[in-house]
Parts: sequence; structure tokens; C-alpha cells
Amino acid sequence: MRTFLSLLFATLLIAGVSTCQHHSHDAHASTSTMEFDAAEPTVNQQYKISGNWSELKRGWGILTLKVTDASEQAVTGAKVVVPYDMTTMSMHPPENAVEEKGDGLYEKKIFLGMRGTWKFNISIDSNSVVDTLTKLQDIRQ
Ligand SMILES: [Cu+2]
Repeated sequence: MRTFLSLLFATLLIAGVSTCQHHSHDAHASTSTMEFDAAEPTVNQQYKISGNWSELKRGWGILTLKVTDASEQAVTGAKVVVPYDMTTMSMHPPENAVEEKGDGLYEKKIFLGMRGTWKFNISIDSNSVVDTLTKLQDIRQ
């Protein structure tokens, strides 16, 4: 019985790991090889947010945010919204829902239709502690 439980546990563990690896296949920006820019504090210092900002290119892509609290612990279960647009014109980009990926990672499918400066209005709500960060990113390619 004990052996059976150990086997079952091992199987579940392996299944869990392969599920995690699986989702990295569907986007060229996989979370496992992702390069995050330096973390930045939200306006009221409640959270720190790092993202794959430098990797973003024109067209479809995945914005990945890593959210921690002020003591660098991963923030899970937060309500994260990231409306975005260009600073110089209204592009009405698609607003796909942010998906939580565990371990403080949050992903949003985005479409950056033009080169230029884009603005991301990040809002984090974890247990009703709300804080924001406005991020400007130049898209050059
Ligand atoms: Cu534009």
C-alpha cells in the first residue's frame, strides 16, 4: 500500500511537471527561458514587478510579469489587469485576460501593432491590497 501511494505520488508529480513544461511550447517566449528585466516597485511600494519587457516585439506576443511583495515573496492568486496602448495614438489593441501561471507569474497575450512607445497600466490586487505601475516600453522591432 505504501509503495502504491509512493508510486501514485511520483506519477502525479511527473504529470504536474510535464504539464508545466507543456505550456511553454505554445509561445516562443517560454517562461522557463524568459529574460526578465530588473524588478520595479509599484507606486506605493506594495509590490515589485519584473517583466520580459526587453523581449517584446511588434505583433503578437506574450507579456509575462513576475509579481512579488515588498519582501520578494511571490504573489499568487492576485487579480492582475494590464490594459495597454500606444502613448501617441489609440490602437485599441485586443484585451486578453491575464492568466496566472503560478509562482508569481502572470501572462497576457498582447498585440503590439506598431513600433513606438507603448504604455502598460498594471494593476495588482492581492487580498484587496491594490497597487499600480505604469510601464513605458519602446518597441523597436
Ligand atoms: Cu500606433
